[in-house]
Amino acid sequence: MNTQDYINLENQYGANNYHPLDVVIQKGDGIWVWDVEGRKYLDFLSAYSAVNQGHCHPRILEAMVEQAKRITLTSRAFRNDKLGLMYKKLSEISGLPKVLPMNSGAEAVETAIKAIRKWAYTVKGIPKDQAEIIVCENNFAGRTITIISFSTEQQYKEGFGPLTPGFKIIPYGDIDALKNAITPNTAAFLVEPIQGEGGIIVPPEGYLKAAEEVCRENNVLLVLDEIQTGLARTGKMFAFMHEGVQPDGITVGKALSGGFYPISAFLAKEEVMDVFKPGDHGSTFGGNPLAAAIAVAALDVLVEENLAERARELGDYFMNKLRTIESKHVKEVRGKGLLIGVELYPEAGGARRFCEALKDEGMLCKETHEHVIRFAPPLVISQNDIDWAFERIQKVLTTL
Ligand code: IF1
Repeated sequence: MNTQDYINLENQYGANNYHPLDVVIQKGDGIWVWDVEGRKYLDFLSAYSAVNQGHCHPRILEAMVEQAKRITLTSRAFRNDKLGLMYKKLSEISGLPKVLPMNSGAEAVETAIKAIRKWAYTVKGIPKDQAEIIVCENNFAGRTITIISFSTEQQYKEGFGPLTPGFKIIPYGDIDALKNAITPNTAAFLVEPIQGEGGIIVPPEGYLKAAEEVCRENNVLLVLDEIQTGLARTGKMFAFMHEGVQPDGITVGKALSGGFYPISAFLAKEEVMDVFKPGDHGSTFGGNPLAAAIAVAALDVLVEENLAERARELGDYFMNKLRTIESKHVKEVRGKGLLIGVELYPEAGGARRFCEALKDEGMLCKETHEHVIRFAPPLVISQNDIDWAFERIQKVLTTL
């Protein structure tokens, strides 16, 4: 079978809920992937930052295979010998004392919302069903009905009503907007440290620190969605560490497994996590020993290969090079660590065609919000590989 054969299969049997590039990948190793015709590409999306450790990292693979030979799923009706080890490691690297394991990022966000609401009623004393959660325009936190209820992207919510109430939307990066949105019924401010899908939007310096102060003053929880910015991607283990804030809770996912398995978690301070009593919340696969064993190895790789520092150094190096490109299409180069976006002027005709051209040059990228090309390679990338990629990016941005 060739590329078109695989595409035909997907078109015949699959739901039409994505518009992927027409590349059919069958193998990955580190920063490289190969398609069914043997063509090699540099992966500059890292599965939306789920393979920060690089594709098929041998250390994580070994942990997965060894655990899969022992036991993969016990349910939480019983205990297993891997979950507590994962809890401990996640708590140590995040500084948050309590962990609730789930599977997808959206489930971790839903868990955070349930914790916030129950904390609002049982701890803060907000009247029943009156809890408000403040979120920002251009947020992306997943695809469940409650999460799209607070999206500002019409397509993500169109046709899926009735939507979940209890969310107030403010502009991103605007502290006064946060102050003005708080009422006695405000339970939390739920925000991404850098907006990924929103277009790699980095807030003004000090924004998170100021938000933390406003939340503290008003007994409002600060909960950060680190599902895309976390786990070394932005040059620190978590993006909140750039400003030294102490969030009340964070969500993690994606690279928590290095791309091997769906695993996510909500991490929080005791006062928040302790609202959950046995039977309040759960999941069939949440906290399974296979996921836990994989997560421990994935976290060890991040720490032992010093991937946060690597992302910081190589991200600065890469952004400085990108800013030297003389292209009539480029409006702005922005980002933090190896989470980088190049925003194009609308006259460039949209980022998609640049991603198609980069594919022909051997690089796989994805546009976000039409005019931004996202550059997020696995954090194991070398400076030489960045130079290789830079040449192709420069060629495409100056010749298209
Ligand atoms: C798709 C976007 C990225 C996330 C943040 C929670 C989640 C995500 C900050 C939910 C997931 C994924 C979802 C995937 C594409 C990708 C994406 F373009 F959709 F927005 F990364 F930017 N918080 N993002 O980025 O995690 O439930 O997916 O495990 O839905 O197309 P999930």
